[in-house]
Amino acid sequence: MKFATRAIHAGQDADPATGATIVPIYQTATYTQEEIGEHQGYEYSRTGNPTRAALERCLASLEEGALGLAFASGSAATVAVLSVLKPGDHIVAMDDLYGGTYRLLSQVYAPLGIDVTYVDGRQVEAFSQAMRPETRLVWLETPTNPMLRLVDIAAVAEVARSQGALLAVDNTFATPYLQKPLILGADVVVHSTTKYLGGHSDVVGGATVTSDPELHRAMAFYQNAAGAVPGPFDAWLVMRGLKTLAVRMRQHEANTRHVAEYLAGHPRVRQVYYPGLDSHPQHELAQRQMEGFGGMVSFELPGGRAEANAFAMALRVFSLAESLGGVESLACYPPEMTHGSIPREERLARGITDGLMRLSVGIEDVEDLVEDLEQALAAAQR
Ligand code: P1T
Repeated sequence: MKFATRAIHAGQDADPATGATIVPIYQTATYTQEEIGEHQGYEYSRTGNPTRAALERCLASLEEGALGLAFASGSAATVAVLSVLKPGDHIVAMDDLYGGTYRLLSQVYAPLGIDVTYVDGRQVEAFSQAMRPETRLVWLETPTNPMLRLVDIAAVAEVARSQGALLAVDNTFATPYLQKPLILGADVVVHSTTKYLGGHSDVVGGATVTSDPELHRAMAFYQNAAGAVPGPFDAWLVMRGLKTLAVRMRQHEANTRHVAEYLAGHPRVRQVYYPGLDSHPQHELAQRQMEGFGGMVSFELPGGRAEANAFAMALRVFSLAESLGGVESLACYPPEMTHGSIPREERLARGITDGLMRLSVGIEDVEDLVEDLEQALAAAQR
């Protein structure tokens, strides 16, 4: 079956107990056993819950992997992958990452003796040069948060495989509708389902998908042992969001192309970062690796923080808020919001300057979005 059909049906047969067409929210912590050890596959909801299981099957199908796991947040899903490492192991990660992932690697895992080398993800050779005999994991995001840079997943998968390391790809920005890392050679995909997969900014969640049974077993062990699982209602909200992923992504994409072109033609905007623009240095890779360019765009205002703040305060349709991927448009100031945990020098080295704004372009009428940007850019110059 095709993607849009699987998004609505995969893992979601009619409820065996009642025939309910939509997977029920099994709001239960525990399950009654017929006799000791005699049950229907569920014992306790940290370990397994039918609503969560349906979501996990649907996510696996959309990523074209065998096995999915749902978590209480994207960060918890990230930690599930990192749980397979032990002190002395080494990670090669790209240098343009979600600030919270950078914080986990540098402030939680590095002090535990898991060394991390950060590389410019645009250069495949940078990965091969950073590999060591003890490298167990290569970690990517593409497109990146917030600079919208791309990494050649297939090329880095070759490097990781030849050195015996696992490749993890955070596919939050692209979604499986636009990019399938497992098909390109990744071992595991990670998501913040808080974003496009949930799609309505009303739930925090995360997921992993892999086709490697051993890796899945290790992450499932961690999921049960650490217990950072989504509640049944949160799992249900994400599953409901997935049903419209395909149509939402098409509209996010159409609106964002329009907004990116508008920004690129605006005299006050210094730089626009969007993989769908011809001017993006990796536009060709985006065309090859993705089936569209997504709904995120970043741009730089020459007046630094003061202009960025005046712009953000003047916005009426866009909300100044962290997060992304919901139907509503959001504007974010990465230097002090999503990427505030990265020291300023490192931020600047990654291109996250004091005038950088990031937009999550929603699916409102694009004329209203452009009008809002127009008046806010004008107001910021007064
Ligand atoms: O917030 P959480 O669900 O824990 O997901 C973390 C995360 C992981 N990976 C990527 C690429 C992300 O963008 C995020 C969360 N990002 C934001 C909150 C943000 O505004 O960028």
